[in-house]
Amino acid sequence: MNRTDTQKKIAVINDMSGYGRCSLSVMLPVISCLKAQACPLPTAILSNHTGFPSEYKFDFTEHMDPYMQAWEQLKLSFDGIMTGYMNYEGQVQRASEFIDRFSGENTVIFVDPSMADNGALYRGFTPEYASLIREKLIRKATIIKPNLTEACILTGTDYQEILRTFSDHTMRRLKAALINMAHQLQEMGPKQVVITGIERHERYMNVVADGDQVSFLAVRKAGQNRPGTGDIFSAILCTSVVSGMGLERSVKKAQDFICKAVRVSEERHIPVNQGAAFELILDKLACTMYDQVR
Ligand code: PXL
Repeated sequence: MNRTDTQKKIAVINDMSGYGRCSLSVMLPVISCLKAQACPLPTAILSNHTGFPSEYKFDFTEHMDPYMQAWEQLKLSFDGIMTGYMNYEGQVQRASEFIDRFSGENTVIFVDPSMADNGALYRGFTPEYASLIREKLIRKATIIKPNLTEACILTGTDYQEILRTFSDHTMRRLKAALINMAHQLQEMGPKQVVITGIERHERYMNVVADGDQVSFLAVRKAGQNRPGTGDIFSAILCTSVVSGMGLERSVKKAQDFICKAVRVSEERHIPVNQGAAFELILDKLACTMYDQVR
C-alpha cells in the first residue's frame, strides 16, 4: 500500500494570542496531536487574549496578501480550511478569498463565526460585521459552528425568545426552535451545522445538523466557561471530520475532551482567564486518532 502523502493539511486562519490559551496557541497543538499538519495564517498577533486588563496587538491584515501569494507560489491546497476570530472587515474579505484560492472539491471549509456570546455581539463588533460573515464566509462553508447567540444573530432570531423556551419542561418547544434555526443556517450554504453552548440545568447541549439529520448531544457541565475552549472544540471537530470521522462522533469527541479539560483546570485551580489546561490531557486525545492515519 502506498502510505505517502495521506496526511491531512489544515489551514488555520486565526489570531495568535501569546498568553491565555486561545486561538492559534491552542488550535495548533490540538491539530498536530490529531496527526494532521496545521498551517497557520495569522490575522493578528496579540500578547494575550482580550479577557485580561490590557494587551499589545499587532494587526497582520495587510500581510495576509503577500503571505497568501507565497503559498500560491508553492501551489498549496488544503484538506481543511478553518476560520475563527477576526475583527476587521479586511480580514473577513481575505479569509473569503483564501477559500476561493486554496480549496478543492473535497476541502472541508469550517467557519466559526466567533463574534458574540451571552446574547450580545462582542465589544467592537457590529451588525454589519455579522452580515459580512454571513455573506463572505458562511455561504462558502461546509461546516459552521456558531454558539446559540451567534446562531440567533445570523438567523435574525430573538435570543430572549429562545431563552424563554428553556423553561418549557417538555423541551419540545426549545428543540423545535433549534431545529428551525439549524435548517435556516443550512439554507445559507453549509450542509453541516453545529450549534454549541446551549446551557440548561447544569448541562450543555449541542445541536448537530448533518443534512436532514438533526441530533442533540448533551454533556454535564464540568465547571465555569473558559476562554479558548471554543477554539479547542473547533480544532478537534474540524480535524476529526477532515480525517474521515462522522460529524456526530466528532462533536461527541470534542465535547468530551472540553469537559475533561475544564474539569482538570478546576481541580488544579487554574484561573478562568487562563483558559483550559488541555496540555495535561492532550495525550489522551492523541490515542483516539491512531486508526485514521495507519
Ligand atoms: O477564543 C476566542 C478569542 C480569540 N482571539 C482573541 C480573543 C478571544 C476570546 O477572548 O480575545 C484575541
